[in-house]
Amino acid sequence: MTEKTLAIIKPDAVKKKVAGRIIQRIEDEGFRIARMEMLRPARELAEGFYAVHKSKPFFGSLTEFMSSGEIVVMLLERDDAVAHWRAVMGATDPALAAPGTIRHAFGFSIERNAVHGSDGPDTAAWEIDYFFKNKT
Ligand code: IDP
Ligand code: MG
Repeated sequence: MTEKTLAIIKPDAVKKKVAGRIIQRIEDEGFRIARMEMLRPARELAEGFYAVHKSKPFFGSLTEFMSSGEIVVMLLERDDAVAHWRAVMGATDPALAAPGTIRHAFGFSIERNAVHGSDGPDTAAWEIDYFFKNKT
């Protein structure tokens, strides 16, 4: 069944100019890019997005990083989109991500790991709303 997920190309990957290669990979994996926007998120936007991690020691650094430059936010559609995109991204820590995954290829550190993906269909619905609701 067609499912939706939210993907983000993080500021490290945009700065490295690998956004195009990541988008190509997304298309090669059979996703339809239903929405796409490039923006530089304000600190508060990044904090709201990662509110679930508010109590983590890396929250301050993570939200500072996410608002440090442009990101590309995408609404992706595919069969099994959530799990498939997480498999293509690889493990959170690029050092542990399998060869062939985006984080293995382009991630710099556990924080600057090139891409985001929703961790479940409910999270995906919330995250898609967070970026795309009330926008035409
Ligand atoms: P995920 O992105 O693979 O779902 P999460 O645990 O949800 O990983 O963490 C969200 C983001 O927070 C990660 O993608 C990464 O950028 C950052 N992060 C996670 N764990 C750490 C850490 O231990 N140190 C620094 N940053 C982290
Ligand atoms: Mg997560």
